[in-house]
Amino acid sequence: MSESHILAKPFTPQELENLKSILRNLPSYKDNTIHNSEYITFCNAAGIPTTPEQAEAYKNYFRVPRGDDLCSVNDIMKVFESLHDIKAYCLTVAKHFDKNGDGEISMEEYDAGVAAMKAFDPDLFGEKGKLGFDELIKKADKNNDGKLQVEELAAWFSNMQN
Ligand SMILES: [Ca+2]
Ligand SMILES: [Ca+2]
Repeated sequence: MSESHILAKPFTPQELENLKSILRNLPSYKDNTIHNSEYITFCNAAGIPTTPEQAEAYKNYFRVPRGDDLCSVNDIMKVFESLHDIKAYCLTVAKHFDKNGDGEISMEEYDAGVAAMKAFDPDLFGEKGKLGFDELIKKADKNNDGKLQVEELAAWFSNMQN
């Protein structure tokens, strides 16, 4: 995880409230979700520099199990709330990889998640980002059950800083 993803200071409660109200005022806002096509509208309104390619990647990143085209406002806010805290941020990211919510990251979930994150920063994972899933499991599977749990991926990500 590169330094650029971590803020020196947390957002203030006022700033977080502003982001939330931008999300709540999007045309598609309903039942605490937004349509993922409006993510770029949110970024523009919030002053977060985002290319169309990044917005496309984020559509996948924030996809929630209950509807392919919906993003949970709480999930989006969790990212902003945890940006200053590497451990919390990595856990948030790892949870987003787990699309079927079973607590484990499959190879498909890992590949899709990494592809989404690399749209933001192609060098995000450096040399470690080039590891295949099989190699990653060998290094990150700390409880040796042959599977990658969300917490193991989060720990792997947060150690990447060093
Ligand atoms: Ca899973
Ligand atoms: Ca494991």
